Amino acid sequence: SRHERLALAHLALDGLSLGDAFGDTFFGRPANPDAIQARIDARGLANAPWPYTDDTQMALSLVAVLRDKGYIDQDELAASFAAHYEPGRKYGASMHGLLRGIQQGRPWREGATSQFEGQGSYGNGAAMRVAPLGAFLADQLDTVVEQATLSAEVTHAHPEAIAGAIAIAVATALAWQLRQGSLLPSRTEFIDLILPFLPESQVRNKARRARDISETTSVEAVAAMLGSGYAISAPDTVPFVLWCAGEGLGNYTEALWLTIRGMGDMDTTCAMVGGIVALSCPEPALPTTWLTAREPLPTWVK
Ligand code: F2R
Repeated sequence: SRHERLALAHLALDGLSLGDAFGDTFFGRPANPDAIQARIDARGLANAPWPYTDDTQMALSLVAVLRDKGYIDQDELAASFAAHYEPGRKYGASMHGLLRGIQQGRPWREGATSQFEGQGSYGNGAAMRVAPLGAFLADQLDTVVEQATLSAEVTHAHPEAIAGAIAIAVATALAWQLRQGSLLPSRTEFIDLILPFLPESQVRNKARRARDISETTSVEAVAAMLGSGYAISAPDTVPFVLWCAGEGLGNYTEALWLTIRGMGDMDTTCAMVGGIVALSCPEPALPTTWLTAREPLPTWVK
């Protein structure tokens, strides 16, 4: 039912936003590898509150549109992104002009397709927000692909950004499907299930590499091999996220601590991993103490 679908979307939204807020606490306090390593070793949590960033802010709009329409209405999604644009949420550089343009009446398609001299953005911003959509449609994988594409196109016209969004949405849907069975798959099996849904792209090629990395490779080495989002692009972020999610299925906090060890774009890698892995965990999936530390989500998405 729509009610059950929405409950799954909210679980993914909580997993995503908690990962986003948790990951963001590793920046600027100070953001150096030694300080981060010390926190990882001590499992040290930052003092509350943990503000969320653009990952969550844009995911809220996806959930609101799915709640109201039951599918991705691109005009509604663009309008919601623009209405809830908060410049201080650390958006990717090109989003400010795009969202201000929509606020001023520019058609979203014109804005999205003219980014980066007509290439469209291949940033990781379409993938970072999409987990709730995968959860909402968790029993319909082909529809997930179609709807994730529609959700990405509103801001990210480049095929790599779209491939990244499909990958994260399918991974989230599969995480829920696999939780219904008695055994969670290995990382290799998990990524193998995602690959057939991905269009030809760097994202797919690197996801294949993520599948095939040997069992004994450390997360730090995986991050060096695949990238962990320093370039904040989809190909530099999504394959690493699939590896972390595959390794962390069934254990939300361990999945996020593993992801942090890869450094890089930590709020966004943790948002993506958190959104996926939340759907694979037994209830209660998310730690209450962490949820209490996260900045509360606004009431307009309830
Ligand atoms: N690191 C960020 N945001 C910057 C914060 C700046 C500042 N400190 C602040 O506080 O405001 N994280 C956020 O950005 C990522 C999502 O980005 P999104 O939405 O995809 O944005 P954008 O700008 O479209 O793409 C990101 C960058 O990728 C490069 N790029 C993309 N397409 C390109 C193309 N066709 N050609 C060349 N370069 C391209 C550009 O450098 C873009 O700026 C998330 O991590 C989010 O949390």
